Amino acid sequence: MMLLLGAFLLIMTRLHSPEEVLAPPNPNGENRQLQQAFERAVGAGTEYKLQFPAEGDYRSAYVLYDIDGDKESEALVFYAKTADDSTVRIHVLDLIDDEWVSVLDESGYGSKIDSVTFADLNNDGASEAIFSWSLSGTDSSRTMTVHTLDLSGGKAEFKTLSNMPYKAMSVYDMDNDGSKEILVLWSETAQKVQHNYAALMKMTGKSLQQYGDEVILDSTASVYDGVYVQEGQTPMVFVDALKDDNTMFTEVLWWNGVAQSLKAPFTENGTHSNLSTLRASAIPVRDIDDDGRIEIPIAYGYTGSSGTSTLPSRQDADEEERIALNVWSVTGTAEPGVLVPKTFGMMDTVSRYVLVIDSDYRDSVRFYRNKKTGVITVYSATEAGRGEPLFSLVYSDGGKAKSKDSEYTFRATQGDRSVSGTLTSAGIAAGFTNEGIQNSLVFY
Ligand SMILES: [Ca+2]
Ligand SMILES: [Ca+2]
Ligand SMILES: [Ca+2]
Ligand SMILES: [Ca+2]
Repeated sequence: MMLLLGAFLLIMTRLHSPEEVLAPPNPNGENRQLQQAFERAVGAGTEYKLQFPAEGDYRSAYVLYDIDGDKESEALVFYAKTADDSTVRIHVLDLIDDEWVSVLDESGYGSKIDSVTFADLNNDGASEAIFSWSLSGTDSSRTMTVHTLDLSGGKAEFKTLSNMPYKAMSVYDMDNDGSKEILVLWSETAQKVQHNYAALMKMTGKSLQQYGDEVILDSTASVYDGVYVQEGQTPMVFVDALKDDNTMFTEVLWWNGVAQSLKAPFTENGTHSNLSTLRASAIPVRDIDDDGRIEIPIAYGYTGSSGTSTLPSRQDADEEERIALNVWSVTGTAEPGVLVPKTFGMMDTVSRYVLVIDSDYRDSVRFYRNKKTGVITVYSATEAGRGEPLFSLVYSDGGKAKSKDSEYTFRATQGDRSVSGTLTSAGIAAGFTNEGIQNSLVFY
């Protein structure tokens, strides 16, 4: 249990590391020459605006990468002309005899560059470039383009292999053949009904084509919120989908090499709905214990409604809302469509901590938050709802002065954050201990 908690903490912390410092290259030495060569080609600093990819591995307007595999980096510069900032442009510079030389200038496919990815999709030693574009103000509509860049023969050639609207993607070797494919999720609206799809794009020779049939996904996804790869002999891609602000589910996708088709085991074929991974809060999937398998947090006993129980009238000072218990579950290709429970826990998404619950207690406790005070109370579960209070959970952070009369029997801290509470005699009788609760609290 302690090992799991430690790993939990580690993963949670890693997610919130500060973003890389985003800066154009330092105008010294080689980078200064690069900037000068770029400005000789497109004009002085007042005539262009650098454009920075908002996501992904490359966040600078100047992207250096050895595209042709000759052990020397080429440079891509994303910019817009001051006179026409509605289109991002791509400028390519090559290092020839230690001098940066402008070789190409192309119009892009949007007013914003979202991400830049390189992968050798056909295993010929030269990387393909995968760009994501959007139009400012329309976050839901994005375009993915895939390109080859040939710098041999004295004349640069920039080819577009694919140009398609998409909602989420992952570049990964899905069929384990040594080269990467592109897994793309997109939506189509026919007769005012939206359908969501996924397909694998594979490069053979010089062309990029769909590999196998597309699969139909849950049609209620409004936004895909995160893409995660579970590595292994048969990789699986987990895509978190938001139905609305408070409901999330996860599409799981894998390539079945025997059937030569893409599979989405949690979306039912007949109804195009994914109900088995549904939860009442936007809690992302995560490898919580760092064992290489991704856990999906699913609301335990979730009924498909909001997860909030019937409430007393608004005037009631004790107005409390139910918080779901989540079960973090794993899945694999040996038993596609099966979720194996691993850890149970209550996640306070407001104060950002988790109370891990022993699976023996999963049916015997209920969690409620007081809407006024924010205090969470853990009750014994009864037929009607809640029985006796077992213990309380009070969150505080350094920003707020702690009340002087606060009394508690356990307290867990991280820096200036703390969760404290009082264990009742009913809680003790139910088998809880102060130390046990304290050790089950994980901040993220
Ligand atoms: Ca090169
Ligand atoms: Ca290639
Ligand atoms: Ca592959
Ligand atoms: Ca795991």
